[in-house]
Amino acid sequence: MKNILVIGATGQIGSELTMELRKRYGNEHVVAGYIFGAEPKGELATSGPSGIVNVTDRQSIEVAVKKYEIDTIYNLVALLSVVAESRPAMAWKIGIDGLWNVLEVTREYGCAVFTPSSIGSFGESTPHVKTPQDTVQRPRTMYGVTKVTTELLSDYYHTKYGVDTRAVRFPGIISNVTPPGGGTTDYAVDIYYSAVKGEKFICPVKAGTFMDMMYMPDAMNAAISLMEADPARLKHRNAFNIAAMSFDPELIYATIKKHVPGFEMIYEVDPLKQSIADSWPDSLDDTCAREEWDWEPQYDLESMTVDMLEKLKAKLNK
Ligand code: AKB
Repeated sequence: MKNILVIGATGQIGSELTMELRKRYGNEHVVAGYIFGAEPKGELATSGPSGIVNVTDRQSIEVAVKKYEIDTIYNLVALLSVVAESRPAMAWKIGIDGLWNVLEVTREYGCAVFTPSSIGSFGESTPHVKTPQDTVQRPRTMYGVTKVTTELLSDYYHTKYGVDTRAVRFPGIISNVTPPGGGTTDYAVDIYYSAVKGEKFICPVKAGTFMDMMYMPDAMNAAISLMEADPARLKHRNAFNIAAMSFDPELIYATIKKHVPGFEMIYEVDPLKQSIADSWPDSLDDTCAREEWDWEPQYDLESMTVDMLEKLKAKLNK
């Protein structure tokens, strides 16, 4: 049986992944690591163990690993792309100095570790359509710089020290539970809230801006299946391309409008978000993930939209 530590357990992915891991491995086997000021609440707080784990403080990671005899870490802390541009030093400190601490602890205690990369690890000079697994990675955002470094460090710790590092390049993640904060793809979550609240949606990126996106259940499955995969089959230790759907604002708007006929959208382009989005791939080629650990998403844009609208209506009493 695994003992798992989720670092960043109260964040966008962590809050749902921690609960999913508890369902699969047992509540007592999954520790929710959080920082001061971002304490777990509700079921996340009551259903299993939790403790302060700050990636910038190596000792706090070590204490949790020893106390709970952790063998697997999901390291989910990072500043998202837009916020990282305004706080580059903090993005580096959390994303890379923090990762260094996590990797050193995993090396010492023999843990497996999952640290996500992102479509943000690519840049203008990357082929944008069906972006290959192994290709040019020259991002010009601090978020991208930290994600490429994350991938290189994961590779390094695996080849040099044999640490069981695994990762995926997450696309924009869409969820009806914890909202994202400070990402370029956040609009694809916000648009559903506007539709359900009966508000006009103001879209911050232009029509024709295609990006890869994924529904949270698929994102969680990706992380867990990769961590469960037979290591002998894994050729890539930096991060795998994974893909589920690619759309631009017009396509997601039209899909929602089929279910919410009066829904309206206008554009007010945010130049920073637009320039980041323009530098990212339109769609990823996820063949390696499919071949090396049987990755297969369940949701497309239509089925995700039906589920999102239903869940948000219930959540917002609409
Ligand atoms: C962001 O928009 O910054 C993230 C990502 C795609 O990595 N959602």
